[in-house]
Amino acid sequence: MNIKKWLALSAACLSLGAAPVFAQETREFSVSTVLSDAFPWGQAASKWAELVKERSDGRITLKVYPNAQLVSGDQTREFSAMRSGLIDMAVGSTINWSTQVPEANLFSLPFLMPDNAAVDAITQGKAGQMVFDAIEKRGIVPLAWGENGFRELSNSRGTLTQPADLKGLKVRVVGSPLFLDTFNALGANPTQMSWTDALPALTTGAVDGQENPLSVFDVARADRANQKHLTLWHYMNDPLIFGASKRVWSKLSTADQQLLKRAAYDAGQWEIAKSRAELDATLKSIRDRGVEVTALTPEQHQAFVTATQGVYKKWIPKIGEDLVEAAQAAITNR
Ligand code: X2X
Repeated sequence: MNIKKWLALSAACLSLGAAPVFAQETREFSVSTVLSDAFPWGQAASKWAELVKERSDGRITLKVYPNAQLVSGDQTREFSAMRSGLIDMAVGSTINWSTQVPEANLFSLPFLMPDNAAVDAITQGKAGQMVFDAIEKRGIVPLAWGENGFRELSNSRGTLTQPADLKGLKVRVVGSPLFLDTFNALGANPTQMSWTDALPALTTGAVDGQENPLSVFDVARADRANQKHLTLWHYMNDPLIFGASKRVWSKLSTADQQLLKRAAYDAGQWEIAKSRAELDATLKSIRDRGVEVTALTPEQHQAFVTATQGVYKKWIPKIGEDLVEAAQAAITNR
């Protein structure tokens, strides 16, 4: 081999050797959320972006797009948009993703999870892993859990303490048809619409009520949209999931995958702790604005549980019997 050839060959080898360095180039990824950083949900995404920037020395940027703007406000399309590559990553809700991931309906089964310990027993154990596996099977790499929180029921009409009080109540819901089944079982008149449309519909009186975590009620000022009555019925909790499109994920180096995943975990834990810690103050601020807040007695709670049993019958086969059993076992043993 003459010297020229040798030089050309070693240059080629060097550039091959440099490939991992190339993979470490500066990158920007889109991250979709439904709620902005005025809410714990958006703060989870901002925290993730902040940690990733810090830990990658500014090499990786996560650009957060709130208000489901990457899917024109149609939050139930977020999962499929991520799968098809329109969105790189998301901090998404199990409710919104349940339209494409039937297993994510687990968390929407009415009155399944009585408290935070029950939520954690699911997400941190076998049932949570089964939900993650179902997500992965559909083209999204799940990275970590966050939390939108326990969803409470508000309305403009009056105090709600029993299923009979919901008769004919027009309630805005989102997600899979499970929500229609729950509210129909209670005698209400549910209608599906995105969050973007919900506040205007409440303001004009097109719908009477809605269900959302206290933080969402508070920050969105639902009280100004005629929501003067709030029932703390904790009927479901909506965990958030940090996820990435498989297409994007598979192109990252293992080190960057670990960095993103670890940062998602830390941001999720930070956000879960923060939003739980803020609940009492949030409830106080809602009360201070003149909203009537009603807690249910155990008997009243039981009447709602009994009235919604048919939802289990219909949805357990769709969610998966094994998954529901794993979740119930985790709750019993929490
Ligand atoms: O639309 C809602 O109710 C919200 C913001 O809580 C979700 O995206 C599930």
